[in-house]
Amino acid sequence: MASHSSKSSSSITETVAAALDRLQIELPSWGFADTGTRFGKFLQPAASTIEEKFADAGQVHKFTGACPTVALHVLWDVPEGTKPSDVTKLAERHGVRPGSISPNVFQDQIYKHGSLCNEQESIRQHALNHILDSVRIARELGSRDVTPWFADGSNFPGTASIRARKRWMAEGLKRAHEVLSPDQRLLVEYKPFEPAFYHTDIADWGMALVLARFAGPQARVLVDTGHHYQAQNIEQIVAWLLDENMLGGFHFNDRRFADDDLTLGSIDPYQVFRIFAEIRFYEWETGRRADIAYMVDQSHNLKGKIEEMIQTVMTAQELYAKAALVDFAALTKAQNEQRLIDAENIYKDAFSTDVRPAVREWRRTKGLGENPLAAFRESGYMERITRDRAGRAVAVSSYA
Ligand code: RM4
Ligand code: MN
Ligand code: MN
Repeated sequence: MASHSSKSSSSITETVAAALDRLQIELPSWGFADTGTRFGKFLQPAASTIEEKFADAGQVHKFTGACPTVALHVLWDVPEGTKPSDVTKLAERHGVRPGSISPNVFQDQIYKHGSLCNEQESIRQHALNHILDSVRIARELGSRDVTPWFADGSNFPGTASIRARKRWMAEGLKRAHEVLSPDQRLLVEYKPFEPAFYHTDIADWGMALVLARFAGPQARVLVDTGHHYQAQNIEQIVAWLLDENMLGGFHFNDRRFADDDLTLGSIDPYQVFRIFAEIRFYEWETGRRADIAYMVDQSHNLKGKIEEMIQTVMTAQELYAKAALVDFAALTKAQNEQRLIDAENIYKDAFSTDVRPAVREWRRTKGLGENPLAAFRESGYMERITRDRAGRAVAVSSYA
């Protein structure tokens, strides 16, 4: 039986290099800002302006070579009056580009009872206008994906019409889709609970799928790995969305409970591997490249922010490299012949392979340091921003 375990180390190096050449991971601007839990924030020399966010994200890209774009939140990063060309120039100065654009329809006081699903027509319209503005801003920034996330929902049974709200959400997303340019996409994110605890208007991937289909052909589903209940089989959702050609992208993070936004692969690296393996299997079988935006949605107040992002990217690269080693021809054969142990072991063999030498080799060929974390630590950047950012008044009232 041909499996990767029979592969020579040179063919592992080649397979891993080809895989890593294709893996680009978008960083969230808010991952570099001081954020916290609902109980408080522990501050560090984090980024407080969009320029500092680009600068810090630029460091992650510089040392990993895998993160050329930065996801932006309109309200936090591109407030009214900002010239998109200025944002693009700032990003360029730090070696990155603006990436996906998130509208913010959850922070303003008027959204207490929801945004696109609000009972009040005027508030629905206000939210829609902001989303339409966000699509325009994205276009002007050269960003492809618009990624709304909705806090909409209710806290108590009987207090909201679930069906009316579903239709309002569907209409709103359709209107947003109408203003997309042909190369833009609308990615619909779901989350089972929080801040609403009785019902959330887009609670799971099925609802997001229905809404994305209704919105139009350029809408897809966004899977935030933390936005599921315990024990949910996320790779099955990924496989279904791939098969329906409806998987638009990921917000990567790990979780113990839900939406914990812990470091990718810190709790369950095998799950991340299984997600990547489903994607590779789909690509192997169809000969098509899955058009997926890989984004990180994490923000830490305990670990150093830049180091944590570098750690995340290194973990993603290793797990993606392992998934690239799955021998799908052998796997398919084992599945067809119902050799369960052999099939499962093909996964396990790939997962157990130490890909770090191959990843280091890939970095060498790209002119990168073998160990991005060590290279960043040696660069003196942290010491510099710690000095530069010390003592300034921190009056961050928003989340990021
Ligand atoms: C949500 C969701 C969104 C993110 C906000 C800040 O839980 O994950 O993607 O933009 O948090
Ligand atoms: Mn998210
Ligand atoms: Mn989240």
